[in-house]
Amino acid sequence: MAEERTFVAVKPDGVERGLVGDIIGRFEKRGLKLVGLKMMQVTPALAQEHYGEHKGKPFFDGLIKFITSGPIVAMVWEGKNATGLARNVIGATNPKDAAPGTIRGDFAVDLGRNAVHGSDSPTSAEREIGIFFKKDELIEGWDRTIHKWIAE
Ligand code: D4T
Repeated sequence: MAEERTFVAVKPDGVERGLVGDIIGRFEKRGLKLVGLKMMQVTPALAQEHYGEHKGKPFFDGLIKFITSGPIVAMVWEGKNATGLARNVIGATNPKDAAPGTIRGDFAVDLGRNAVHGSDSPTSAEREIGIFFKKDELIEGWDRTIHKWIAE
């Protein structure tokens, strides 16, 4: 059976600041498996769909402007409890509350420039993966020989 998948993106501030390699490394080292990866420019329509739950909130327009302001790096990570695990690797939404050792706790200071996105539930993950990736852009049936050293 396929393991849980989650959606992660390095936001324009993370790309601009040259943090892509560091951020990808955090998820690799934690033990998740990369099954989708692409650099892309988010269109306003895609941004509005992705952040639909925030429509009408005071920060919505700024959020759309920011996420479309430069390229992002979109990823799909697979593994046991991938969504919760990725959120822990990323840290609290507001970097001021993010623990050291998390991506936001190490690399970010401001809520509106928090470097990375991660799905907040397996249901959101499925929706977001569907928005950002076509089926044939994701790797299926790839068994890594190191898997048994990562999860029972
Ligand atoms: P993302 O989606 O970017 O990973 O963030 P979270 O899942 O951790 O947090 P979120 O959906 O609550 O917020 C989405 C995005 O909006 C920015 N934001 C949020 C903002 O600029 N001002 C605000 O008041 C809030 C709540 C930050 C993340």
